[in-house]
Order: sequence, then structure tokens, then C-alpha cells
Amino acid sequence: MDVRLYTIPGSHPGVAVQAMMKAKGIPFKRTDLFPVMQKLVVRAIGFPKQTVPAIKIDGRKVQGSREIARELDRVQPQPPLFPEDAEQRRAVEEAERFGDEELQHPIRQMVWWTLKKDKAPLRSYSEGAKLGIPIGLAVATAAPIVAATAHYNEATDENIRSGLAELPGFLDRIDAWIEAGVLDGEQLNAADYQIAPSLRLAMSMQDLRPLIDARPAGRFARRVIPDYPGDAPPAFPPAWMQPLRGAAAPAG
Ligand SMILES: N[C@@H](CCC(=O)N[C@@H](CS)C(=O)NCC(=O)O)C(=O)O
Repeated sequence: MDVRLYTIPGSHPGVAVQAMMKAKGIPFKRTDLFPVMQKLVVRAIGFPKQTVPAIKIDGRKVQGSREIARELDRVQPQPPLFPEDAEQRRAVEEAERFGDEELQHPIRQMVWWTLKKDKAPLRSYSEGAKLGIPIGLAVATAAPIVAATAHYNEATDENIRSGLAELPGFLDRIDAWIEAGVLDGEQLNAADYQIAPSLRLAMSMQDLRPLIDARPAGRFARRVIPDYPGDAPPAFPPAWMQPLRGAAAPAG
């Protein structure tokens, strides 16, 4: 099988796809793209949308972490990413949908907001990346890329503040899925691989790391994705962090 993954350094859905391929023992090559530029590159290669992760499997193009999860199960059924039982599958698909449609983006916005304020942590997010130029040079020239990426992701003060206010409820939902066995079971599923990288990206921000680490969600995220690049010092104004006070305590 000839598999190539297109991603950007530190991309949480990109990490999800890599973890799924690793679990299935699918060897792959990776092309790391610059943020912003990836939009043009993936379209130029012939993918229909401009987002990563995007993969080519034996010449077939598949884009989007959820679509890729299904394609991986098709080409390599073992170990499966979805339970056989219909009801369990529905629960996993709902958790996976939540991870993709609700959790992924606010965390992305928070990271780009943080990097726009302070570019110093950028190097830590590029750890292990192969961008075709020295990382030092990529980081030194990154200001316009960071500004553009923060802009198209709508990483505004207002969105970050509301994302932070929503986070405790999201963590409650994740802890409840762990408790119910939908997440963090013996056999990891597509929802585990979808949600854990977003939590790990959130935990790269020192503002959020201790709050998540104190909960089942934190232990779960570290189990599924032991290593994740990035380390950003505290950046959010105290008033924005207010809704997260007490969020370290698990629900119930
Ligand atoms: N939710 C989708 C989309 C992922 C996504 O938005 N990826 C970002 C990078 S982490 C991207 O390519 N953004 C470019 C854009 O939105 O145009 C998935 O999981 O595949």
C-alpha cells in the first residue's frame, strides 16, 4: 500500500490520522506543509477541499479526518476503528462528530490566538516537522503566516473568550463518555483518535494543561497520544479563565 499524508506541523486532526495509521500498522510517508500554503498545495494536488489532513492511498485522494478513518477501516480492517454493535457504533460516531465539529476548532483558534500574541513558542510546535527549510528560518519568518492563519480561523478575542467558557462543558462530556466506556476502552476507536489530539493540543497551552490533567480527560489524552509537540506559556486574561475555575473537578 502506498500512502502519503499531507498535514501541517502540530495539526490535531493530522495527529489523529497518524495515530490511526500507526494503530493499524499502515506505513506512510508524510509531507509537512506551511499553514496558509497548505490550502493552495492540497488544491493543486487535486484534493477537492483546502484542508489537511489529506491522504493519498494508492493514488486515491481522501480528505478530512472522519472520512480518512472510514477509508483506513476499509483498506485495513484490523484493528477496527468502529465497534460492530450498531448501538455502540452510533455512540462512537456521535463522540467522533463532537470531536470534529465542536471541539477541534475552538482549540485551533486558541492556539493561533496565543501564537499571534507571542511567536516564541512556535518553534516548540514545529518539533519533528520537515518543512524543507531550517526550522529557525521558518520560525523567524512566520509572523505573516501566523497573522493570516489566526485571521482565517477567526481567532478573535470574542471567539477565544466564548471558547474558554464552553470548555468545561466539553470536558464534562468527554469525562462522561470515558465513564460510559464510549471512549478510553481497551480497543481504541475513531472517537478516541479524534478527541485525544484536540485535548493534547489544548494541553500544550499552560493555561489549560493543569485543568485538563486533573481530570479523566487528561489521563485519557496522554494514553492515546503520549507525545504531542508544543508548549505555550500562560496567555489568556484572568477574566477569560474565570469560567474554568473549578473545572478541574470531574463532573458529578
Ligand atoms: N475538521 C476537518 C478539517 C480540518 C481542518 O480544518 N484543518 C486545518 C488545519 S488543522 C486546515 O487545513 N485549515 C485550512 C482551512 O480551513 O482552510 C478534519 O478533521 O479533517
